[in-house]
Amino acid sequence: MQIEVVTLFPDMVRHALGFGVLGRAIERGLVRVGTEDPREHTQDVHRTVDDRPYGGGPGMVLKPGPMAAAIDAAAARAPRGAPRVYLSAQGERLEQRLVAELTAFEGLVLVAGRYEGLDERVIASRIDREVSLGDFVLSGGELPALAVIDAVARLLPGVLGDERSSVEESFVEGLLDWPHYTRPVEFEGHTVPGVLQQGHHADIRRWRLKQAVGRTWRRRPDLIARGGLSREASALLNEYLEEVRHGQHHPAD
Ligand code: 58G
Repeated sequence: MQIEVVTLFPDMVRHALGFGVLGRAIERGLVRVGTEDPREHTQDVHRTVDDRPYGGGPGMVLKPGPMAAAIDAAAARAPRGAPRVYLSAQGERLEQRLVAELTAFEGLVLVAGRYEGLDERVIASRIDREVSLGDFVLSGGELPALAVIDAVARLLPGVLGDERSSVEESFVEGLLDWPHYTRPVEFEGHTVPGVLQQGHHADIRRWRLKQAVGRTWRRRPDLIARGGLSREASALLNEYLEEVRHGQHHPAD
């Protein structure tokens, strides 16, 4: 997949991509990331990219000319059909479903704003979808763009390797993750749950699903309301709630 990022801070984007799973995916050519700086599309001596908002008020707005030219240059390098995505708090929420949807494209053009954002006419003429990480405001769209790149890249074939088996993961889709433990078996007086030490495959699987569904019920009941529960998950939730009633769980579980 080829991803182009329109940003006033290309170094911020490039430097952040050099690490871990994503860094390796880029090294191996599974993901390619390019940048386009709107400042390179200015005509005046001061290389001005922002201006005062019509109607007055605080803050500055990105000038439409340089932004439009940068988006066009980035889109010309991207594979045809690559959606142009503007990262802003006004967008639709990024969820795993949308991440998966984006992996179907051969490329993406991610537009990161600064100041008070894009001139609305650039959004109207050049943006296909507006995407938000959540209800909070950041000083730039670069961090959300990097989040999109990371989330999309780890779904691409070959990027994660066999680090997580998609088979094992699939049965908890729509639920929060279960708790994880590694050695030592005792840490600060707390031991690893016995079922995980004993290694009976079916018991471990049941325990993990029970933890995942119980945790989801406590922390994110909206996910259960939305996705429903399988017969097995629902039975395990009843067991979990019974265990909670008998005080076998920490209040934060
Ligand atoms: C108001 C303020 C309007 C994405 C800033 C537009 C981007 C949050 C998110 C902006 C972002 C999110 C300029 C800086 C967009 C522009 C950018 N803040 N929640 N800020 O995903």
